Amino acid sequence: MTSYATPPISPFLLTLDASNATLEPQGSTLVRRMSDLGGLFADVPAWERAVADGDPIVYTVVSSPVPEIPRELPQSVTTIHPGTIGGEFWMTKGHQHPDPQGEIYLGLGGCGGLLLFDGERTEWLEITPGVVGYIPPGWAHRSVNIGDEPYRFLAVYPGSAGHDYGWVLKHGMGLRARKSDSQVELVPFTPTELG
Ligand code: M6P
Ligand code: ZN
Repeated sequence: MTSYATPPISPFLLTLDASNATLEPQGSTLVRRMSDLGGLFADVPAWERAVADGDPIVYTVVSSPVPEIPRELPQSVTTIHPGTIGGEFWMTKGHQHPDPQGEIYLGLGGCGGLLLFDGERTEWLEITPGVVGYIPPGWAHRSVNIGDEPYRFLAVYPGSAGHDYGWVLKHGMGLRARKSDSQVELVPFTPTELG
């Protein structure tokens, strides 16, 4: 048998209820409210009004019990609720992996966009139930709900990958996803938005 510095967890079955976004067994749950998304939407006054007006839950991330440590392969189900701020679709904070590793997203419900940015190039992939989006190493990633119902997806990623949110605040994500006549309009970040 291989010997490890940190012993892997034991094999187990994970039951996924896609319509309710529950996992059994279930680990931790992360709740992100509008106030957690400071500095991310272009329309700051509209974001401030939303925070003052009930500070709604924008998305939740339910994780399996697999820990975020090297060699493990954690999974989570994210649910982004529908909405816009100043015309920009509700979205995740977005992050870069400090340890450049790939990740996959499997659409479970609703309709979403996967925005990818490597510092120079941007990609926009639309994710519907049954579709897998592949995030290659080195690409920061953000998910966007572009529909009128909750957008849910399963993420599977290496436990050593980590989450660098400062990278996105500094570099942006290349594009913003806006609602325009029930369509998605992708608009570039302006240079003045970036610190
Ligand atoms: C997916 C995965 C998670 C991530 C979550 C929310 O479930 O990529 O690792 O935490 O989306 O995204 P963020 O961390 O950018 O808020
Ligand atoms: Zn990631």
